[in-house]
Amino acid sequence: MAMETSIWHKIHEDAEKWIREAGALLKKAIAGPLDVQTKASPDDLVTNMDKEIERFFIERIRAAYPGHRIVSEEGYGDEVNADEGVIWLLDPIDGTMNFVHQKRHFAVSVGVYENGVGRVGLIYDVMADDLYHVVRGDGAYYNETRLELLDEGRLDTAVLSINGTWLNRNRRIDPEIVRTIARRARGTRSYGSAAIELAYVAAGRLDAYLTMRLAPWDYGAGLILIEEVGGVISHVDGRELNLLKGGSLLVGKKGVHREISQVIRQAIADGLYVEGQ
Ligand code: 2AM
Ligand code: CA
Repeated sequence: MAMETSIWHKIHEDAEKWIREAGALLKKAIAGPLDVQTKASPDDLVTNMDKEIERFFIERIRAAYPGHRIVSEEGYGDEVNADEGVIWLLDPIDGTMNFVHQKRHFAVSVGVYENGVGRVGLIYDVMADDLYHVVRGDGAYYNETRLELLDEGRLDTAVLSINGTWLNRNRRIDPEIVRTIARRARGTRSYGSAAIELAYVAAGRLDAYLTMRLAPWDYGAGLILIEEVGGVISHVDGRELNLLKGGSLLVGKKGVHREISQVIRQAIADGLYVEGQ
């Protein structure tokens, strides 16, 4: 229905305006001193800007769309346990470590869902000034360029993205399994921002991305982009993802996704992988 379609276009338009404003604030902030704190561990960083940008969005979303709910990383959003209605999944800075240490390769990620269905997604790579965006059914875009449907793909010619965390000893997966997957691929990359990595999968620059731990705000926008270009989305073993719960994530071209999830299922059978939150 035309009426309904226009709601999502209006949301896309508003979100694009806000995301570019947020980008300008972030660019200005990295020119000066940042207030950096750690959260759960020394490598879990948060800055004054994560909080400021989150509040910036929440104020605007609440004013323009009072019935909508917001799930966001720094806790200024709503307590949301069910996916009914319209929900914004918001990460004010995805790749905070990159923001602090490298001053590039971080993104603002905004995904809007209706009853669990992804409708509007935007990922803004601030320093590159690159916007990846989608209104479900209308195509996914990298700036002005429409993204093509992903082809089948196969692991032995694939470039995968995976965080180095999973190559070290960790609580989820035997690193030998990850090394096996990496060895079978053509190459591996790691960019330090899940949102950017998901955007790269949608853009066909990466053939798959896998991680053992991600939260809804990290992948909210990226999944909508990937769905639009025909990529496959699941937990790493191929099980269906619960949008609001998070956990492991495997996205990619169909053939690459199939091969990787097979390796993980074998790892589960061998007791070398456990799914966790
Ligand atoms: P962040 O910068 O928003 O925290 C790093 O490889 C990627 O994983 C980033 O996208 C980062 O998002 C995310 N990340 C880091 N720690 C995480 C955690 N404890 N749970 C979920 N995602 C995390
Ligand atoms: Ca974040």
